[in-house]
Amino acid sequence: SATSTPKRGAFILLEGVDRCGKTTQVSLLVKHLLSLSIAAVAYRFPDRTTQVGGLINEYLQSSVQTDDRAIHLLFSANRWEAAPKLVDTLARGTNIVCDRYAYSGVAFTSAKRAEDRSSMSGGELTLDWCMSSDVGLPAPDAVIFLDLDQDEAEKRGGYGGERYEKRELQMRVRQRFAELQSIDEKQGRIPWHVVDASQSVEEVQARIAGIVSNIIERVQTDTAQLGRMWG
Ligand code: 2DT
Repeated sequence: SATSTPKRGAFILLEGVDRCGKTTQVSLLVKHLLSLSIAAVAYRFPDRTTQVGGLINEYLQSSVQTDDRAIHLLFSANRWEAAPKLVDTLARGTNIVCDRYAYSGVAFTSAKRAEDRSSMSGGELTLDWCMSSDVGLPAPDAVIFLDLDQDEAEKRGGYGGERYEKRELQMRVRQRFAELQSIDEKQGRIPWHVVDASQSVEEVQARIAGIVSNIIERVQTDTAQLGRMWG
């Protein structure tokens, strides 16, 4: 009998606004998959452990004005530097559960307004401009968007001290995510699953587990290659 090539892993992306519980759900989902003997690993962006990630970390923790386009490109570079390993991991049959990706990149940068912006970086940071540096990255097989309204998010203990943890910005970020969802829905390649993140951790986890088992099944029966972002 022919030896079959191993099925590739699924690239599952969790996105959402701050405080929606993404990080908790990423780790619960990886544990859940491992408990079913399904190979899975967590990724997160920004990956602060690389040199580029170190620069991003310094930026996020300070209030020093830095050119917004330069910072945007660092976040993007931080994904590009991870891409070869990500592709290799999937090719070996391991599923990836990822905490933020290019959608956060576009949503946050494009949500900045003139008054938050560095003077060197005039002009509008359009959605198109923000998307362009991520075009061609490995695309997730699905986006699971944890949806939580602003008031609910703030009830969860308020924001921390990092640069982007401010109400007005977060509200615009939410709006950008919605625009990106509709762009993906028009392209019809990357499906979105919106999960109500105001439910209990267990309820959200159960919903995500159900969605993910379908994604993994679809990827395994699919002959389709891993896609590319926004191409
Ligand atoms: P965490 O709190 O999840 O570590 O995120 N961000 C993230 C961007 O502005 N651009 C990006 O490309 C990514 C991935 C979101 C830290 C902050 O970084 C923002 C919150």
